[in-house]
Amino acid sequence: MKQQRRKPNYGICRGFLIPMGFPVACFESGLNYTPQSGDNFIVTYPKCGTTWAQHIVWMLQNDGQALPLGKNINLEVPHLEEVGAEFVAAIPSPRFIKTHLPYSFTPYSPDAKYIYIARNPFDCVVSFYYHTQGFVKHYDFADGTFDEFFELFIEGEVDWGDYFDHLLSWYEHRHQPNILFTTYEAMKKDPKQQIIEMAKFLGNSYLEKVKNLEILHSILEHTSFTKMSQEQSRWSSLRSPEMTPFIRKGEIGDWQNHFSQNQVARLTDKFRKKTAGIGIENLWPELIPISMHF
Ligand code: PPS
Repeated sequence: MKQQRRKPNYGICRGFLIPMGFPVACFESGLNYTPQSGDNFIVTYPKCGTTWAQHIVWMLQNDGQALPLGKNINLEVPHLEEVGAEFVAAIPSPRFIKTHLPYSFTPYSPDAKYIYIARNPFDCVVSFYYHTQGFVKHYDFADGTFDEFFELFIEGEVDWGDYFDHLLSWYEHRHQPNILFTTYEAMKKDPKQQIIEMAKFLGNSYLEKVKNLEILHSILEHTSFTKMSQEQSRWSSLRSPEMTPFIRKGEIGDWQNHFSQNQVARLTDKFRKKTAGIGIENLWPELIPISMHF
């Protein structure tokens, strides 16, 4: 008899699958948050470089100081859908706010700023699999396999929905002056340049900070993969300790250790169909299956 595919546990709110640990009321209220002038959002589809960017902006705000042990980045740069609107409104301005929402659901103001980070879907699904497996209390998927998760990802049946719908929703707005659109891969390639770009985008006071080389180098050092791998309770206190760490591998191309040929073909095909004619493939010129098929 064919074994049934295992699925993670999800809650649901306004059509979104959400991790079981997220209070539905907070998710709902997060969607209704009214953004203020001076709000800065870090926007990503899950597993695309959120925490890395959260730490960069937190360090920018704190003159190059690294997030100390005992603090939680998701309360410092709060996750809108997890903590809800009231929590976010109560933090002092200028606010830095994390969200995984697609464009049309993200609270929008022309006076707020949005840093969007995209990551190639091949590495994203691998990272998302380990995430879903590792947060046992949220998903109850500790025994789930990559193959099982891949099927859900490619159907868009995971928390925050379809990867491509999310990416497309922000990509078409990438030239708006209050949106900085970048990639995880660009951050890997030249983190210093990306930190400077973020500071420039956030405004003069931040740009002035990174002109101080001591601050710039401190940010560069403490947001490196090596440093962020240390004291990981700062990023995810709920991670089950026996599972793969949250800051896991931090590489481009780990998908090659996980995908079957059939999975490569299917994700490439979905990529092509969903993004035809708009140039998204140019975000990742070195991504082998994509460069071969466009
Ligand atoms: S979440 O849960 O959506 O907020 O996750 P997110 O932070 O977006 O993504 C986690 C992945 O980002 C990697 N990461 C880093 N890579 C390189 N350098 C730094 N500093 C860094 N910080 C986090 C992290 O390891 C996850 O990717 P994988 O591929 O699983 O290692």
